[in-house]
Amino acid sequence: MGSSTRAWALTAVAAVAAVAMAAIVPISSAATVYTVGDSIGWTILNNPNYTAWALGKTFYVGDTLDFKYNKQYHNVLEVRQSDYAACKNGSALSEFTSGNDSVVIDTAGHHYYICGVPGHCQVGQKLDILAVAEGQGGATASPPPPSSTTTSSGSVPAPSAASRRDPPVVAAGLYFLLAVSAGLLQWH
Ligand SMILES: *[C@@H]1O[C@H](CO)[C@@H](O)[C@H](O)[C@H]1NC(C)=O
Ligand SMILES: *[C@@H]1O[C@H](CO)[C@@H](O)[C@H](O)[C@H]1NC(C)=O
Ligand SMILES: *[C@@H]1O[C@H](CO)[C@@H](O)[C@H](O)[C@H]1NC(C)=O
Ligand SMILES: [Cu+2]
Repeated sequence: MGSSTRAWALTAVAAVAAVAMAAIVPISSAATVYTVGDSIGWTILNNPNYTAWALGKTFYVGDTLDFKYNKQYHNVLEVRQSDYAACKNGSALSEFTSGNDSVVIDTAGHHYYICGVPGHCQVGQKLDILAVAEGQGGATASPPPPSSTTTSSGSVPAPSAASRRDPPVVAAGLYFLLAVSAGLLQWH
């Protein structure tokens, strides 16, 4: 009986380890890369609504916004909230003009982007992103900490933000599973 019990226990440990590995995998997911406007890009054609585009997405610090546009006609300015609201292009925090700008969200909180070309912001070429710190829930995020926890911008396509796990929670789960495995081995 001893050896068959032992075999059973080892099988159980292997199964538990497999479950633990599956739980761990989502941690290694890279930051998400969003193409602003998806296939429409960053434009004024057909009156895109970037508020609607951002709705329902949870942006995390470390995620990337890809602004794709014709650089002859548009640009990207990160601005303060007041300039976003008033569509003022005179005191941008950053300016991007390549036509294919990868902008890494480096701090939690709101980030405001407009096109600085006269008239464009007014007709809707403006984007307000609310970023939360990695590991924080989306809807209940508290105000941003001042520190910048910059993550390198991964170019690897990532699973949706919803599949992220909080590393400490997963680690705790792993310890629990290992404790159970150890218990199984000592039983017989
Ligand atoms: C854009 O979409 C948002 C969210 O759905 C909506 O509240 C807003 O009225 C829309 N704006 C325009 C100009 O249609
Ligand atoms: C835009 O930039 C991304 C990332 O930097 C790159 O993968 C992609 O090939 C670029 N696209 C074009 C059209 O240049
Ligand atoms: C800001 O707007 C002015 C016109 O008011 C325009 O000449 C200028 O090119 C704009 N700047 C940027 C960075 O888009
Ligand atoms: Cu524009």
